Amino acid sequence: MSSALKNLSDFTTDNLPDISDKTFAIVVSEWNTDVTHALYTGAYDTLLKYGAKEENIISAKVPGSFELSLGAQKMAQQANIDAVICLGCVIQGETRHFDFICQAVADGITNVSLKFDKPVIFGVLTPNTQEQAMDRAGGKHGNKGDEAAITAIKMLGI
Ligand code: DLZ
Repeated sequence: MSSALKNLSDFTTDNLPDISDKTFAIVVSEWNTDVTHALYTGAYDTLLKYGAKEENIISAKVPGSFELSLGAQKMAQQANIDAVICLGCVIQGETRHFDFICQAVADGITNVSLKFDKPVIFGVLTPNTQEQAMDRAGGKHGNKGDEAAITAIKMLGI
């Protein structure tokens, strides 16, 4: 597989906008919590690393990835929130649950972003296995939580 040895979080951090006065909400799914906690840590630390203030980052938990859309909406509708980062992990199972959840959350997050004209970032892993998830949550393929945070920062500069 082409991704075997590659850090998949391949993004540039050149010319990021100043985020010292920007406010962020991170919405995290409790399903597959080992994975989503690692994504959360990556996103939170990345925001701080690139200039966000601790007091300008709020966090909220939702039960599962399906609920990320409503969680994002509750955050995005607050006037003082500039960007929302949604973090989840849906592992491919033997039922069609996977497809329904992934499609619903992708559509839901897109709708919230367009409705409130704010960055609402899709930081949802959709791996086949728990191992693949951990590889992308601080493992050999990087941390998609970092990437979600960088994406939010970049979108604030547009
Ligand atoms: C029900 C369910 C299943 C089977 N798998 C996952 C998963 O892998 N990742 C995840 O974030 N959530 C899962 N859920 C829960 C749904 O997201 C949702 O919380 C429930 O369907 C209730 O609406």
